[in-house]
Amino acid sequence: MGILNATPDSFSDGGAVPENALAARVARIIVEGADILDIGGESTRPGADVIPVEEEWRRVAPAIDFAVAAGALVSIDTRKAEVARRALGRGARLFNDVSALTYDPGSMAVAAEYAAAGGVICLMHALGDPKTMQQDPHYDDVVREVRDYLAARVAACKAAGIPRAALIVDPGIGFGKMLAHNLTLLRNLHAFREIGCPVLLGASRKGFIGTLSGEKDAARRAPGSVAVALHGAQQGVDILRVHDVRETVQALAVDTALRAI
Ligand code: HH2
Repeated sequence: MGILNATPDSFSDGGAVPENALAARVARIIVEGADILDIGGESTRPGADVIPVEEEWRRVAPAIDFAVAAGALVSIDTRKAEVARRALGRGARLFNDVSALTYDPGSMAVAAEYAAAGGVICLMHALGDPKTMQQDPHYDDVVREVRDYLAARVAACKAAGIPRAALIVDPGIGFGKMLAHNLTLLRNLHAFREIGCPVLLGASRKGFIGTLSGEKDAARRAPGSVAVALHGAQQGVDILRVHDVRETVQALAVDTALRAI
């Protein structure tokens, strides 16, 4: 899964996102080998502010159109039911919600629409919301608590008529987790397979890679991100959410060949 941030601050000029730059980014992620394009218009970085629906939609709509036209499987990374519903109407087939459908009361109904259209929903664990989540998060047993939470969200979806086959689970690396929590989750990814849904891992360029490596610039964390991606793949993760698609695809090809019996 290649990440496309349709946020003005992810472009160097800091202004409106130029459409030709957006189209080029979409094309590059596909050419580099991503099977899924994850398009987001609202940053969920620690401390980030919420933006209105219309602003988020204005940011993501052109990227969705480019990606659908290019034949990509499009994922919409949003916590807002209305943005997800519009994206479905424009051809997105994966609803990636970092709040596991808890942020917006309308999200469960939209998730059911995705499932009915043959789409899928990614349920991610987060402790608290992005504004406050890194303020001293506490767990007694992080693996058990995250796994139980995701299993409960899968059960809630099933109760709403969404089949397990339409669900993906994600431990939510960096969302209300300190370094030790992230490392414990990464060492125990197999625990999430017990839920019975495909597992998605989003660790690319995240803060813990900076902490471990000393690299303060997130854009220069590809090597550490690839290391985590390989580790995830070896632990049976089904989908890797990454910024550095070409580097990850190449590393996975070599790693897969080395491990073939
Ligand atoms: N992480 C981010 C956003 N969406 N979705 C899933 N399923 N899993 C993740 O780990 C995940 C996610 C982080 O978002 P942000 O901090 O805005 O940066 P970026 O989108 O560049 O990764």
